[in-house]
Amino acid sequence: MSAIIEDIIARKVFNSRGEETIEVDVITGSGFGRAAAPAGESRGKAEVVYYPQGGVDQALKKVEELIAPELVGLNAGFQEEIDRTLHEIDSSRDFRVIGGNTAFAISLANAEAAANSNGALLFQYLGGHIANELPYPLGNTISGGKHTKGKSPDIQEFLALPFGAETFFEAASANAQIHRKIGAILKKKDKLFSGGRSDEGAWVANIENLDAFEVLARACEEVGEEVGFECGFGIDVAASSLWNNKEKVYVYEREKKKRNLGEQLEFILELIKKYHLVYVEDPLHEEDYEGFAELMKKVKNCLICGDDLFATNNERLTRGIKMRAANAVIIKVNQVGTLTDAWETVEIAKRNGYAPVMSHRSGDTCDWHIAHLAVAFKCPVIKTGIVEGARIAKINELIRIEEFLGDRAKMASLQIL
Ligand code: 2PG
Ligand code: MG
Repeated sequence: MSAIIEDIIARKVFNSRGEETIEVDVITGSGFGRAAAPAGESRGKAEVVYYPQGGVDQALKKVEELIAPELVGLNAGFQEEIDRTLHEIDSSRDFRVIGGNTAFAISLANAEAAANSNGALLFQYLGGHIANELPYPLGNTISGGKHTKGKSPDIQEFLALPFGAETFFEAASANAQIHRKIGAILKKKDKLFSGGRSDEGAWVANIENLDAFEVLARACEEVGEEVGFECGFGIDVAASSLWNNKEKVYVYEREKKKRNLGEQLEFILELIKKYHLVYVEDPLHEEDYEGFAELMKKVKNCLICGDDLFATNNERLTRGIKMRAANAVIIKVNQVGTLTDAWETVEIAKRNGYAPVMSHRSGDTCDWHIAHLAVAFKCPVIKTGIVEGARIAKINELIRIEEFLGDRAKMASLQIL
């Protein structure tokens, strides 16, 4: 069995928004791996640059002329070496030369090719035989903010987290039921509701922020009673999208309200208390570490998660840990470019009691790798939607992993709740 890289082929494909993206095949002596890069809409400022100047076309050229000649002949099993080589070829801090999405696709395809060459599944290859914990699915039910066009809530995502489930399948099934129920409630509530859905498959409705909480709370409670376990819920405020740095206020267009730093903190605290939120992502803008730390002092039994705040970057996470700014971190490999970079951030998170939350992007593909990464890295939560093809690709892969593990499969522990 040989894991020596024999060829690397890059092509242009489309993501779920119909945007061009890069897909890479890594071919070894006895294996094969393929990965396509996703794209965010509400991107953090600290994320790497997706593509070199010239976009995907230029990225393909770089793979052919610059990257493939360096990587062919190396052992795909040495992931760190592959990822280090990508950094060396690029030589910038933010992958602007070859593109972070180029690095992402090569890095992930390489890991899969190495697993394949060794006759193992990706999660087993990366996580070993102790990788037997399934993450809880955190699923988007109602969309707002930058993820919609037109009239919708200001908050970007209203998320269900069925943390009482005993199996992944039960949890995913509860999420699907919650999503369906919300559709039915919205149909009654909003006369003009026509079943519209966002990129992530969540409902798009002409309702106020607080209405969305009421609808989600009701659906989670009712489904929780039906399935016999607790279905919690939370939000991704994506507060950097609301932040006006000139005026130093958060602008809630739908609500016709502006909130300064203190008011925003109070607002979030009220929401957590009133609705018993178990998950709050990016409640404050991406540079407000102090605000996050303030919030953390006042909150119990709730995951306070940094997405744009940390951008999967280990230096930003280390700063957050020092300041006690959060207790959870979103992991999006394409925010940093390579698997090794993301893995380092996960390790730092876990060593410091932070829950790593593996996540999709709003523009994604049917690529299923993050399902394997969540299990391999022991992430207690995966955020990857509830319906829509690109989301279902990950959910169904986790169902297969659960089946594959059989009696050894168990749900991850979510100590914070
Ligand atoms: C987020 C993500 C995914 P985007 O903000 O968490 O839901 O959105 O990919 O657009 O950054
Ligand atoms: Mg987010």
